[in-house]
Amino acid sequence: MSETILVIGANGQIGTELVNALRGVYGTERVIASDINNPTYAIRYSGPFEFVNVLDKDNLHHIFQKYQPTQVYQLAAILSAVGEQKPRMAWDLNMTGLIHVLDFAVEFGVKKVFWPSSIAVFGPHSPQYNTPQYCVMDPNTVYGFSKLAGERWCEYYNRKHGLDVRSLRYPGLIGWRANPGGGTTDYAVHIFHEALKNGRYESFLSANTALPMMYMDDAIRATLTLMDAPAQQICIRSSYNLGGISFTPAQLADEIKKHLPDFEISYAGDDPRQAIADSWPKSIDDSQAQTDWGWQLEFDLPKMTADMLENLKTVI
Ligand code: AKB
Repeated sequence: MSETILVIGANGQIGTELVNALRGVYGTERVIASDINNPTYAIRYSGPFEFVNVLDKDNLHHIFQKYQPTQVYQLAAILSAVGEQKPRMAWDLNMTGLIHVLDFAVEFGVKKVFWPSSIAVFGPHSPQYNTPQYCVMDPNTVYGFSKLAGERWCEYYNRKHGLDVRSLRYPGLIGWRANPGGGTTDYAVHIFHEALKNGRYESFLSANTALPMMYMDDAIRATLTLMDAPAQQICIRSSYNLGGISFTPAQLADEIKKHLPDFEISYAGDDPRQAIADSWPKSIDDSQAQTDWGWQLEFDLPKMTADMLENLKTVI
């Protein structure tokens, strides 16, 4: 049976790349991109698009009825930094949006659902280094605790309704095709744009703030590999830790300087995103993903930096 895949929140940083990757695998017409906003250029001209507001049950129900999707990727969310400015809105979108999708997935017999979680589910009392899959979790951002609650809902729907829902705790994601929108890890994308355009960057995080990050190619491959794995291999139905590469703004700047020797970095200080970053892990243990469905990272810091600069300079 051929797949019909609905991607909700397709305009975002992950959606833009995922829609095109899925269209490469399943065929353009089989992947319905959807978003509350006008489609981005990359999405508009590459295949079918629908306007969808995940908070509007009638609108969402109509889309499920129209396409009868076999797989759904629910990516619509408000990220950590914007979430602190709009806490109620972040909670509503991140939580109610997910529950609407899980409900309709059960009603329409969707075969598989993907939902992204984040390293933001961890908090100040979680172990900071090599953070394990299971440990103390006391996220103190609305984004973080909406993701943690969302993980619980995913596991609950799997247990109560047999829904095949799968999820990853993404680290900060770095890609050249789409910009991030409102996260704490966004500096690691902006720095590349500014390095190429202006030769300098003022980081909103301090020089030694280590965070787990991942190149988008690895993140998309992880997502497709998880979704392709046989159901019996998916032992975790909340969300899998995904480690990536851990580095600080200073270390990233040093790596960029190997390609652009005149690049300069400075540090703004006094930014509310610093407190968020300080509450998150510095590195993540993703051994469970390696064991269960064969996860292997491909891009380390030098490889990612070289690839990012080479591709970004062709589009900016
Ligand atoms: C953010 O910074 O909010 C996101 C994330 C780590 O989930 N990139």
